[in-house]
Amino acid sequence: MSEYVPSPSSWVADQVELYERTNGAEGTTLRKTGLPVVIVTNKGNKTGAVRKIPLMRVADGKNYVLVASRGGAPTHPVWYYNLKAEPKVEVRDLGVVQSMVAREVSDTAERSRLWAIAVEAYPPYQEYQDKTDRQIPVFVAEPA
Ligand code: F42
Repeated sequence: MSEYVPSPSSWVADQVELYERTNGAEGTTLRKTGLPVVIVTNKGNKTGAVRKIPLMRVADGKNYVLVASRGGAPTHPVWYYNLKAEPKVEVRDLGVVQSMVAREVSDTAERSRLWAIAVEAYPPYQEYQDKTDRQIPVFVAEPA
């Protein structure tokens, strides 16, 4: 099993550490927004390292919607390439960790349905999309 390599951004790595150490009792929201966050464990597509990324919690039934927004940056977060290379992920939601399979949503009707759910859960996603001509990728993580 490859080892976990924390995010180089300390606030991200710290959130993962707190969330996991407390088994989802602390560190489970996006700072002062109070909005819920999940932790997605994925495999580095270049290093094979275990990577863990906090994302806003966007639930669609038993599935999760994973939004590669990166604050509306002109380029995808690199975890995008990890999920494309290895769709098997683990999603931690509070104290529950489940094996899931992530797929990028390409169907326009499905994407707009899921985008609406994502923006409802975290309105800034729309601002991020408005500020970049990169189409922000949307993944669905379904139970494995
Ligand atoms: N990011 C989002 O995109 N969407 C969200 O909804 C979101 C919510 C959120 C909530 C709380 C929080 O603390 C962070 C949140 N983030 C959200 C930020 C998210 O957790 C990520 O930090 C952010 O999306 C950037 O992801 P990233 O994968 O681009 O991270 C960079 C900084 C990174 O970790 N780079 C590493 C490095 O060393 O520079 C490499 C990481 C990696 O996966 N490397 C791969 C490997 O093989 O190991 C190769 C990847 C490649 O192809 O280059």
